[in-house]
Amino acid sequence: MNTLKVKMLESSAADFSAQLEQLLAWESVSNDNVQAAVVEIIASVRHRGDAALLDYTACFDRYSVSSMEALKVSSERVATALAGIGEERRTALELAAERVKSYHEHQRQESWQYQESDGTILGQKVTPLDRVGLYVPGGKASYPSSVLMNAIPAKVAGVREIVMVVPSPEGELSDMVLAAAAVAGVDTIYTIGGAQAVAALAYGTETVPKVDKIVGPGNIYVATAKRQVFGQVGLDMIAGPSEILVICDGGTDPDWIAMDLFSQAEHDEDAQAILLSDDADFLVAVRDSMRALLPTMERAEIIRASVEARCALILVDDLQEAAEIANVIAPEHLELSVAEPELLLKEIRHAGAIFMGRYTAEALGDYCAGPNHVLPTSGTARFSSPLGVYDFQKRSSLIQCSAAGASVLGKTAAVLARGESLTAHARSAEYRVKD
Ligand code: HSO
Ligand code: ZN
Repeated sequence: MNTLKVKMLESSAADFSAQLEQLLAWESVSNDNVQAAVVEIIASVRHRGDAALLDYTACFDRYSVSSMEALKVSSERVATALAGIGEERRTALELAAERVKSYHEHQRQESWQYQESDGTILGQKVTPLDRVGLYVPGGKASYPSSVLMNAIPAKVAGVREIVMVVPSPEGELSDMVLAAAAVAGVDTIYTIGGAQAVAALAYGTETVPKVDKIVGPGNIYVATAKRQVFGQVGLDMIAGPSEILVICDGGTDPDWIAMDLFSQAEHDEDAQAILLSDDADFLVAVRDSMRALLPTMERAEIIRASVEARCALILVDDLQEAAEIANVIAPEHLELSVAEPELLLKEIRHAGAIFMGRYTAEALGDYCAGPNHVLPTSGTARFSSPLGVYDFQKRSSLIQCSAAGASVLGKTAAVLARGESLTAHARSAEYRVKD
């Protein structure tokens, strides 16, 4: 096996900012052909409904069936999957689900109101979305853990119905994915995928019910379709490749850090793993560990591609500088593998999820620590947050005026309304003014 090439950088280099920018550069490939194909697929599903779904499923998933009934996963099939995965996996799924649920229960927003001195009441009523669509990819990116991470916050929010779609190439379906759906409380599952599944969820067909929001990752066709139906339905964020940034003071076992970097690199060739340390010898030790460990990895080729293209081990002056660089990167995952993570945490402003201390491997957060693993990527942690219960809740404002309150507010409203030449507004307010 060729020696793994690992970029070693130094923050003191004159052109470090440019090097960092180049390292972070990544753009989701969107091409005109995909855009056009998706426009056509969405239009076809809108007009032909189930018939279009059956045709596309036969064509793209090589799965021909004569009715939608055959694309709906029966509760018996789900029960068989749950029974078939074995005790150990089932217990692990259930334990993870329980922990994810407990964590997310802390996020639930409650309605609130307050009363003003004249009796007027103002408030906010929080309600769950009625129906949510969960997209689950087929093939190598089909993660049962993502089924839990997307469905459980929706359940905790009180969403009435979760409709899952998952393509089944040649009729193949993952038992672990079905089992996770059962454990998470998904209501209905259709074996459809791609842009056609997104269109079906957004607009509804004779069989597939129209949802209010679509969540879950997918390939370029799915991401493009999600962008095209935005507005008709709500969306979660459109995720880029996985990222991990580790800050280490040199006191952690280099093998641990090497494997933490690999844990995200193994997701795909575009994934990004970066290490910042103020200990030059430690960086070399981690590079040596990476080289020694690579041949032991099942996904060695993906890891190699990701590391050689997008990984760097960076020498910094001190941990303060490491924190500043972390804020520029705004990584999806940030490990603070240092003696006093609480001190360093004070300096961190932008990261999707922060893993504190030497024992907190990012992988624990991917599966079962409790927080969500659907996180902002590609620097978007500067302005967005992990997927959470709040993404499945919405707010309505409440105003209940007392007679005295209506009289006072009516005068102000009328003045502003006349300033906008909106006489009906002014008079509507004035009817309720008492002299
Ligand atoms: N690290 C991924 C989530 C995941 N990891 C699923 C394992 N399975 C999100 O960036
Ligand atoms: Zn992961």
